[in-house]
Amino acid sequence: MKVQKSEMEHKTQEKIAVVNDLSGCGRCSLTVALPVISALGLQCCPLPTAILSNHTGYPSFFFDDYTDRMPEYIARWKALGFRFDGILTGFLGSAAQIGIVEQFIRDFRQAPQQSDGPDRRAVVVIDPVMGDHGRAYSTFTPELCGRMKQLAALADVLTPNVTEACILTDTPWQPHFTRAELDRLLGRLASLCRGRIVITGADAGSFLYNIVFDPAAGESLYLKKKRVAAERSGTGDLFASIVAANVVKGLSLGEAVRRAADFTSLCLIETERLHTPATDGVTFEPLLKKLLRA
Ligand code: PXL
Repeated sequence: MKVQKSEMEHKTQEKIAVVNDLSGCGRCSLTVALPVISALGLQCCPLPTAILSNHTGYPSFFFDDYTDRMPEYIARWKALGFRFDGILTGFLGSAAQIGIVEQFIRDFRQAPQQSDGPDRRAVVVIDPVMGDHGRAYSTFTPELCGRMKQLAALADVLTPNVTEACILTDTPWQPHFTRAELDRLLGRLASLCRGRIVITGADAGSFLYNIVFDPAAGESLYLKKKRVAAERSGTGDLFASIVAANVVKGLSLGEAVRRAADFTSLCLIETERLHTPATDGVTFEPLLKKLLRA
């Protein structure tokens, strides 16, 4: 079939479907992914998993689980033939959602075809959002955490923090892991997922490691970064959004992780300078223009 010129032009801009919650206050999930992915020049298409007044780190929150609404929402996307160059998943509202998201990934794995180009697959980035600092978030039941292992199997890129890496592999959490222990953790994650793995924010004293592991090549890259401030909510969402957008744009995973770490660091410095309360997440808005140039 002949492709219309306007259609071809339209297809030069990449699109990412972001499966994540919408939290009104606290800067996480979609309120981070939308501006950040857009600033990087990609179209960000949200598939909401839950609507919250604010994230679950505040003393109270309104939580509207979107599980029942997702099948119809996705059916409409399917009927209209939407295709994505990338799929990024994050916070899920219920264990039952895992099956819906798995099916979504299977149905939407084929990326838009460029005119006369070969078939392409969407890059699937799974951020297995479950917890931090050794603890699961309050809405994450053991069942949901257990089923997240199934979802992880579909990742081309899996981006757990250390707490999530421990939950996924049934490894007791500890505040510090040696490099040999981190290598073993990566090995256990590789038995869940054949894609590449990025463990974020591993403690290295006054530094942090972001580790990129390619199980197919058996290679790991330890990227060391000065610790500039305490981790806070939303950091992982910022990181995963930048990694996903840059990988979809064709950057190497190592370079995408380096850029995500650099931008997160800059934002954390700004956040400290403004004394932003820990619950209010990462102050990234004044720095978005730097992402435009990246
Ligand atoms: O940033 C992770 C996250 C995402 N979504 C919601 C959260 C959290 C962490 O607390 O509560 C609703």
